[in-house]
Amino acid sequence: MPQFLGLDSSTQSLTAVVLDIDTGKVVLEQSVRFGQELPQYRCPNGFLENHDNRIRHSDPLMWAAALDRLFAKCKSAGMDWSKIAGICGSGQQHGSVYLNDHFFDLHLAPDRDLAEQIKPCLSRATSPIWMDSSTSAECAEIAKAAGGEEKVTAITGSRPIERFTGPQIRKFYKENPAAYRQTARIHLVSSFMASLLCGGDAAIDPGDGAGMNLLDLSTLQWSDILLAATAPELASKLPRVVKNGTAVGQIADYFIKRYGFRPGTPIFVWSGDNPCSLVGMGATAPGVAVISLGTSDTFFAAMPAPRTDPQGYGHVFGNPAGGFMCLICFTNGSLAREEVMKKVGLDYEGFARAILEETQPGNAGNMLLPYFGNETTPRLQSTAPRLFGDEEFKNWKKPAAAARAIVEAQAISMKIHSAWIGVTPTTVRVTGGASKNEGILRVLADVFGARMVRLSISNSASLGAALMAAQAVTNRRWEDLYAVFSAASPGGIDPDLSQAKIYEKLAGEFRRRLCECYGICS
Ligand code: XUL
Repeated sequence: MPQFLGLDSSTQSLTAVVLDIDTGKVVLEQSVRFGQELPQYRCPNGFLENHDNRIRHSDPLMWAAALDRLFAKCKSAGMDWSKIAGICGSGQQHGSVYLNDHFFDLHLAPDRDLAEQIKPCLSRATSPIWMDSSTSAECAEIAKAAGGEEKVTAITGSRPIERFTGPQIRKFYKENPAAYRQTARIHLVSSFMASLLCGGDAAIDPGDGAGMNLLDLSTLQWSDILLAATAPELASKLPRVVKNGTAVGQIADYFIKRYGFRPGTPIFVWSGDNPCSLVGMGATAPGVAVISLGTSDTFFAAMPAPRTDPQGYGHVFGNPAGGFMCLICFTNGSLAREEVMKKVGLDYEGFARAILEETQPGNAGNMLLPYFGNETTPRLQSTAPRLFGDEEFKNWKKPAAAARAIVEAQAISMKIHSAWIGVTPTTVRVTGGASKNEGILRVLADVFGARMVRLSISNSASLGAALMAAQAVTNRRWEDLYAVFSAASPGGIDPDLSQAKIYEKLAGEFRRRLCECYGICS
């Protein structure tokens, strides 16, 4: 039976998922946790400590060492790697690896560890990752050189963003021009890991490539304007961009000899963790959105055309199944819900009851702006939410109304700030801790006018990557793969469409308050 391997090189771990698509079974799920299992790299939480908390770098050799450790660990637990018929992977987005020209001449010896052999190829010892926020100056310089933030958004799908790769590359060039000159190749985490697997230079896909502020969404190739605005001679240092499903090489001899992979096993172009999660969550067709309710809430969905957020909050990446996807992050997610629960003394059950039994849509005119801290969407600085309504509510004396108010505000904000994608979802696949809460799902269903279904997939990025390998080899339809591996749990929640008018009015009110309180007027 052919099996497919999906890897996920995330901030804190490297995970493998193996699928057998004939039996419909996940035959392996295994991780290496960097902090615990590779402590010698001094990245207890996936990154190196730094006194400046805007700087977040990791050790790329740790990612290479994790590949060795993961393959060895699974092999000694009985995994037969020769059964794998295709490999794809997912990487934490935006992080970058800087390599000199030895990298183009890799001959990996099976009797020496991978990390030790990659070390001489690095032109920069560390890799900035997505948690780094130290490039505000470079973002401003890139915007200026490229013709303004709006222009950068229109070309690349995102305004210049601190954690994105282009601004990070510019900072490296400015701080260490000699090392920049010695850099022959700059890889993303995804394309670096794919390169290791094929022992050569792998391409980048439009999913992860779009997280660099360098890719032109209209051509899916590097933008000359952004290359010139970022750093000199950058074009020659970047890998090529290829469509998802393209084989970027075959498994290197190193892995065949050391772990027993089958010669000729294709490696397909990797992507970023968010595009891979879109696949893992079975949401690559427009009309299906995903809402992940976590510490931050995220909304992502497929888009047929590369529209961009006119307000510049959201991002557009390539969709591994073709077309595009949006990613919109709402910083005040579970932390804000939990703050409200703490303030009014409700647990998650009481919270659901308050919404379902003790209050009505529209909350009798009580509403709040849910910003306990700074927010990404809309971009604003705040230290406390703003409450509007009767005096008791404004003094946190109405627990049930407070519970409904935070959830209505978050749902309305997601609806308003995702409208630019131009696709109205009919189904939303909801995941993350708070998705268990019936009350929250009821409000989301009514605000979006869409059916909410729950998914309990924990490794959606590695699952997505494995599905991408399976699809590339077998050409099966995505829907058929999703029906087996990304099926929703029973018991979805249908919207009560009679509430649409109430929520339309609330959306108007929410916008008005955003304008009044924070000067964000749309
Ligand atoms: C997306 C982002 C994160 C990383 C996490 O823009 O920065 O989701 O991809 O791995």
